[in-house]
Amino acid sequence: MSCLLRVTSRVQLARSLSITRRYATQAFVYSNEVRDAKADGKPIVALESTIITHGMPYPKNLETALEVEDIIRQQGATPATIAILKGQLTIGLTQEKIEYLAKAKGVIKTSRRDMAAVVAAKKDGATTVAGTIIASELADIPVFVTGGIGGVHREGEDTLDVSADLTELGRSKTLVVCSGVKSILDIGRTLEYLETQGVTVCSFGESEEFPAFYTTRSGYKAPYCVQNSTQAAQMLLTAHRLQLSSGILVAVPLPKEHAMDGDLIEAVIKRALVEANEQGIRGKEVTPFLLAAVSAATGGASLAANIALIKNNAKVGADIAVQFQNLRNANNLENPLNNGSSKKSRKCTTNFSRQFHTTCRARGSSCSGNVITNDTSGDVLVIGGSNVDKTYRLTEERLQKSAQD
Ligand code: PSU
Ligand code: MN
Repeated sequence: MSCLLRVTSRVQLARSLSITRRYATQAFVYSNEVRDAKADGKPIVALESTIITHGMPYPKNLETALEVEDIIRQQGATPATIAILKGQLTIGLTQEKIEYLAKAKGVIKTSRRDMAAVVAAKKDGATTVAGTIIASELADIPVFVTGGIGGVHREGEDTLDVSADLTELGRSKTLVVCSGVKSILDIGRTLEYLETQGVTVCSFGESEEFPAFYTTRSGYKAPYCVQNSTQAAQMLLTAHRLQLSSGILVAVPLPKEHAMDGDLIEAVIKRALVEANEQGIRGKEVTPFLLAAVSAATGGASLAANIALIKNNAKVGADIAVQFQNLRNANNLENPLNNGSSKKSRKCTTNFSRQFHTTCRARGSSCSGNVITNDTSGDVLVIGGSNVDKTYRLTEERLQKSAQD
């Protein structure tokens, strides 16, 4: 005998869920390492790839990318460098793939605007901070480490050159660890814009000042300060509980011994800005041009500082990811109905059926690409059937009794 358990008749919702599933499962692939970490509920740290293709020259870009990944592993987390390879959004790159990117020419710097175009054309794309946040959200990776984020450019009030990193931070649940923004940008306006976008900006450690990448001081106070990884992880957990869906930026000053002379950097940047203007550099080319010009003018010093700070950030970010995972697990033990945070739900980001059974509280599930998030009705929807076989055994005695009856 077989029967179908029908709990709800919302066929239309079910249909749209299955359509979303078909698209969602095609959106990205994991490396084996990241897939295993996901399955085991281990902390993962996302890493961008524009820093490899557009931020540093070969072979330093390759060495740094691999070292940063190792630092994250040493801290007990799994690195997930993110890029688009021949149109495939890939979460976690093998060493071979990182090597390919580090040497490749013509890889497209991929921000939100570029994502669909690069994927559709099956091209190679290196994800910026904005692009990497999008991928981290899809893959439910809450912590992402980089060197510097984009910002409001100097004279941005005229050019409207404002990095898409800022708006992306404003609409993501990701915590991004960086060393502030380079003073090629207008730091004051960048902080204003982050406030408008609802991004919780925190300095990390003792100082309450927002760092300026090459220098520990920018002249601007960060609105909040987290003194250690635990506090940062608590901030992230709280933001998730509040379902803010706006990001957190943790700004870690570069190690003091690598800090550069602020006046020297300022002079170099002023010259680079004039050059960019004279050469008619516009749009997405501006940031890589300025980075390269500063690097060239300061010799190896700025590159060394850049490498030192990203390694330091990797350590801090991995620590935050580990602490966050611990908090999340503890939080679930205390409150098993606290959806979206359980180990089970984390495991299920690409397995729709498991996701469905483990996170079907109606509101605000945080599973990536989660189609349930918008279902606010509170109903539980179960799709599936149940086969029940029954076997009857009749005894001789009983048969005879039936015959007599
Ligand atoms: N700032 C840096 N190093 C970088 C970048 C910015 O100090 O490598 C890269 C990051 O990938 C960032 C992007 O997301 O540049 C911002 O570019 P744009 O300003 O065009 O949004
Ligand atoms: Mn720009």
